[in-house]
Amino acid sequence: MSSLPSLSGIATLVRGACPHDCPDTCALLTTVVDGVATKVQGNPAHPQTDGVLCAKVSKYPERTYHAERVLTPLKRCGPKGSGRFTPVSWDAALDDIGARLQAIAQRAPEAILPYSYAGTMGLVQGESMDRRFFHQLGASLLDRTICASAGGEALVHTYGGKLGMRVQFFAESRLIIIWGSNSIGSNLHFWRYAQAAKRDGARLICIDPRKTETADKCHEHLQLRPGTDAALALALMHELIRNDWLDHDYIARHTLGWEALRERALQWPPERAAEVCGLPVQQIVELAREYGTTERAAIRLNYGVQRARGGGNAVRAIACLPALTGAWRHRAGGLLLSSSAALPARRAALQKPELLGARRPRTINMSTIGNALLEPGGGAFGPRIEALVVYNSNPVAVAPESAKVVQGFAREDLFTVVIEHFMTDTADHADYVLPATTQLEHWDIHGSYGHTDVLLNRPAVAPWGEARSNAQIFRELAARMAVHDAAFAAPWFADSDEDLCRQALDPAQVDFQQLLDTGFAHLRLPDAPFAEGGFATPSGKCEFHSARLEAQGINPLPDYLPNHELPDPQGPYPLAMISPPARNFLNSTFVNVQKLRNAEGRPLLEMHPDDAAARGIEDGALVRVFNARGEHLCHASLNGRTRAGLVVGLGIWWRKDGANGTNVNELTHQHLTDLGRAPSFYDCTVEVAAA
Ligand SMILES: Nc1nc2c(c(=O)[nH]1)N[C@H]1C(S)=C(S)[C@@H](COP(=O)(O)OP(=O)(O)OC[C@H]3O[C@@H](n4cnc5c(=O)[nH]c(N)nc54)[C@H](O)[C@@H]3O)O[C@H]1N2
Ligand SMILES: Nc1nc2c(c(=O)[nH]1)N[C@H]1C(S)=C(S)[C@@H](COP(=O)(O)OP(=O)(O)OC[C@H]3O[C@@H](n4cnc5c(=O)[nH]c(N)nc54)[C@H](O)[C@@H]3O)O[C@H]1N2
Ligand code: SF4
Ligand SMILES: [Mo]
Repeated sequence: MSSLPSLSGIATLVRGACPHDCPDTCALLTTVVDGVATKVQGNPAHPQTDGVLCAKVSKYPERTYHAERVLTPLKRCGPKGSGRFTPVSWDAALDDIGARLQAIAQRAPEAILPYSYAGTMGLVQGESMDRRFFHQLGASLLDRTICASAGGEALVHTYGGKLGMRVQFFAESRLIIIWGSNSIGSNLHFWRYAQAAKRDGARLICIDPRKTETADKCHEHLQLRPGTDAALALALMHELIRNDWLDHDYIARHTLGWEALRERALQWPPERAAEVCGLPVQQIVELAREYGTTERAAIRLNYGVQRARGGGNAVRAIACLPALTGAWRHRAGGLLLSSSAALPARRAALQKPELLGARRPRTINMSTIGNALLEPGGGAFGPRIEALVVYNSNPVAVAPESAKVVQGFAREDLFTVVIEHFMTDTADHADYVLPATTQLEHWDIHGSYGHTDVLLNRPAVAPWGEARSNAQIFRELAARMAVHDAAFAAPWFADSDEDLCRQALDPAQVDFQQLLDTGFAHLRLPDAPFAEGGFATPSGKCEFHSARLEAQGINPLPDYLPNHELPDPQGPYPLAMISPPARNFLNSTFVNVQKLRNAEGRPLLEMHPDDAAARGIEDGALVRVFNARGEHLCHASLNGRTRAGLVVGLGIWWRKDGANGTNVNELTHQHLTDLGRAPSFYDCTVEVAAA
């Protein structure tokens, strides 16, 4: 079964793919000795991976064989949330879960809610048999908005889809704007291309409220206030217009709504944006000059910009820039936020939405799960949520306004199943915890949102303990349901994980045999996606003005929308707070891997020395971070990385590791973004005091 020849007769190398929610989607090589994975490396044959992995996934064997891995099904034996469980057999667990779900489904199938996100990004373990199961059941649908939907919808309304520059061509750019991205921490393999460009003489400019390690390595850093990027983009347009750094031919042939956008941008002189963004006027003027006068100008935008109220508009405004200058004409110019729409995934074949028949279940937004669990109608029309099946996600730690999420998960009348590797904050609140396989133990297919290759993940080792893959667990649950409902006996509930891999991609575009042979395949795509226009919008143009947004009653032109919560120096919560990713964690994954946890130290709040001094707080002091929603205890770090008025709590620690059993999401709220119904994690105000 395994792929490459064995080394020295005892070690085998197995090709795989990194499953994590990271734009890099690395190709993995796992060394297996006597059935045990001893080492995980980057596959040197895969160009984007180039034999290099981040510090996190280099520790994948340590995570897989972790002493705290859940290895058998567990049933709750203490009060909800106590974390007290007793091992049970798979049969006992699945029989009981099947019966409980069946009983609810007979009355009110929409009272059952699946909750999953990107613990694995795999098409099979992330969005195949699970969807078939819940579609057949008629369960509530989940709106998966917690990460990227504001920016994603912005791209759809501007370019027609999540499409952009191909990452390898950043190496040829002359100017790279790294906008809302800590690339060294979160997008390492892009950073390698940016460094190649830098060695070749390119200018690197970082736009980020935090002085990240990426900002340290750029030539220029615009340290703006969070949530003000649209104002900056509009001022850049103002300068492009005033200096006529425009590609009039590209605008005329490939864009829609230029006159209206021009009028709006002319209302944003750099002085006005400087005021809103908290930046020097000259820095904005200079950035516009560099952007407007450099031919191969590229923007690496990341999701950091869209976690505030106006995040969708900000992405739309920024996405207009390369169409104004015609940067798209060159493959080393343009913009990349996500290129995931290039993947020829056959999601309908994998998920079978037709199993819903005539039923149209309600949709619950995962970002407001706190409210949804507490409100009578699940936060929408229909019944109260009675059962939750959580997999590939740790909502008790990662969803906003934790106090409400915890209160919801603690409901004694809620039946909760969590499929996990570890006893996360969410698993602690389960009625049943089911042990899941890791990436080293199951099959999967992966696209990427940061490059344009497709990867196959083969199992390198047998599942440890009694772990089963997500797909297998849903197959077996379907078999339990089939006893009462013959629809669950249909042949598609018997497809194996490997069958699902074969169904996942359009065979006309990806040769499965090639995936088996080499582990990855390049998609056949043009080098420069929009060199000749060809946007996937209804008009075929880059839509500055969106008729589709207008039809929804939304401002059709990109605009600056102030944050939900603006720090008021005279008010009770005078500091803005952002909580971006920690370099050694992947959201809340890896928090329990000791070497990575040691590298992060402990939960910290970065503060500006002036803000700390005004509160009598010294470096390393225990502080109380609080607002009307709650309080989080952690240690102050005066490391020079924030601006005055801004505090930064790098995430996402497990709540149970917090000094008072909380993490930063104790402070975030459930207000949504302008587009995409997403959380606005980085649009939050707090006060800090010595504890
Ligand atoms: N090491 C590591 N890598 C990760 C993750 C992780 O947790 N750890 N998470 C993964 C996930 S889920 C995702 S979605 C991706 C991308 O996730 P992103 O959220 O894009 O993560 P970052 O690249 O760290 O970029 C966020 C940057 O945006 C900055 N920022 C915050 N607010 C604003 C703002 O209003 N404007 C601007 N311009 N910048 C702002 C932050 O200071 C931070 O440096 O990364 C993935 N990669
Ligand atoms: N304050 C704040 N909150 C945030 C963010 C932030 O920047 N600040 N970022 C947000 C973003 S961008 C995102 S994407 C979300 C991420 O939120 P989640 O998608 O919940 O990501 P993780 O916290 O990594 O949790 C994933 C879980 O899936 C499990 N898992 C992994 N593989 C498998 C598998 O094969 N099977 C099963 N059953 N389980 C598996 C892991 O053990 C892990 O516990 O968090 C969001 N929350
Ligand atoms: S987390 Fe990202 S950088 Fe690390 S191995 Fe996975 S894809 Fe590569
Ligand atoms: Mo994310």
